[in-house]
Amino acid sequence: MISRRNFFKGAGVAAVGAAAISKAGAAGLPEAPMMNNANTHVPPLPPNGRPFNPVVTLNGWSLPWRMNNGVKEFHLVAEAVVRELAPGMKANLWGYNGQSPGPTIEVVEGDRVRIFVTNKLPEHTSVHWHGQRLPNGMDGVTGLTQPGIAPGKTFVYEFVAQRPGTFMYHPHADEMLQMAMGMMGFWVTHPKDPALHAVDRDFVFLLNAYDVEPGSYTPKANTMLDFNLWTFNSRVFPGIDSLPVRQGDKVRIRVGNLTMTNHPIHLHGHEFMVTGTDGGWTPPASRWPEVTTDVAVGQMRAIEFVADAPGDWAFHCHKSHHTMNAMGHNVPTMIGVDHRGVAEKINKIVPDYMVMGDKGGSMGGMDMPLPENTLPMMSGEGPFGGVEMGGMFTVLKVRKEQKRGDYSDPGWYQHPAGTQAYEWTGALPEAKRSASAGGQSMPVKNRPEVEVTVRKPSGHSGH
Ligand SMILES: [Cu+2]
Repeated sequence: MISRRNFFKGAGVAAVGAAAISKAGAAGLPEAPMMNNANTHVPPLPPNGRPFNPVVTLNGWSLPWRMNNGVKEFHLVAEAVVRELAPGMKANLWGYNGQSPGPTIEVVEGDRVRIFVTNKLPEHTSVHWHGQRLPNGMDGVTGLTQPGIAPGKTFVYEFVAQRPGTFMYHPHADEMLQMAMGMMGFWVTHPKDPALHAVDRDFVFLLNAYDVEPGSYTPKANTMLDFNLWTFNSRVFPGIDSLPVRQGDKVRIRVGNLTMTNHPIHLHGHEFMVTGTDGGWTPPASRWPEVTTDVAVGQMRAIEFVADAPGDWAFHCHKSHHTMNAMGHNVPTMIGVDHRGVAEKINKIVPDYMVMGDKGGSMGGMDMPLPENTLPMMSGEGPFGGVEMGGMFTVLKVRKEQKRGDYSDPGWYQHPAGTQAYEWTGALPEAKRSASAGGQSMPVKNRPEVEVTVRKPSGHSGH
């Protein structure tokens, strides 16, 4: 549960009301609140309409509404926005109401919902309500169920939120461009009975991916697989907020995937169950424990667990290329190559050139000049040095002292004495590797005869 009090406090959590600027004006249209920053905004308890326990959108916000004769009215404005992906990098995206992704829409099962969609883009658009039961003409498929919403026009969608669960919204118009530019958002239909599926913390975010060349600001829209920015709600580590929870909290995290590839989402230190998809709640008898769940393209997975283990637990996509940022995608591995001074010289000609893994060293601590508006491949400082991550990575922070409903960052975990990996300082035994040293090795006749040299094609596609 989130109290109204908590809505207005907590480090790094600004109030929606304070940051929202009214864009209303047209008579009869509900306000279109605007968000001007990429912080995580914990929504207040619903001021009107039926009660529900709001979700917390990671580095995002929930869209305020108005009640009009029993109808819950929202106003989405499709428009060009500037999104900060992490401190040090901004992108020219398309989104809704000042941010990309758009705000989360929260309603209650049985609500009659009316959504006004104003198009301020230079081309037509529509909104498809992914997963919803609704009249066919409200499904938002340009050409098939409606004409596109022309620039400057406003369309009205109206339907009853029939099925409780988790949904997404995105255009079904010039989709390749509009989704590559970030047009998408989350939708949660809460159950009529707030006690049903109740949890202590309910986080939501979308998986998205962008291809923004270092030094530029606008994503390349025709990229199919070779993206260089893999994001949670259009933020990359270390720009993604952590997920603070109280030890013992029942936690739900809903993750929707609107990228072009699947993402195995992995949580450290706990087992979870997949309790929901965008098709609804999974039957309890169908659930099994996991620590990684694959979220395929166009899917949502809701995972649930009891956060009983205190600590700072990594929570990330398990594709290692998806936990790195823009710089250094197109570089050779040069373990063992002495390249002293070379990178610096090449850098003058090729600004985004860097050398991967010389002497087996990692790139986390590498100092290299960055072009304007981009991020190092991996970064983020932890209490013990560089975290060497980027992209789809954040931290679940489980704390005994975290107050109910408090989403402020508790800082780094203080490990109790004797519970941390430590350096061995005693003598090391001599290595014994070969058969002659007494070990057992494969008989010669079974060994493969052919030496294989593998040369990977250059480029980076297909991951
Ligand atoms: Cu991934």
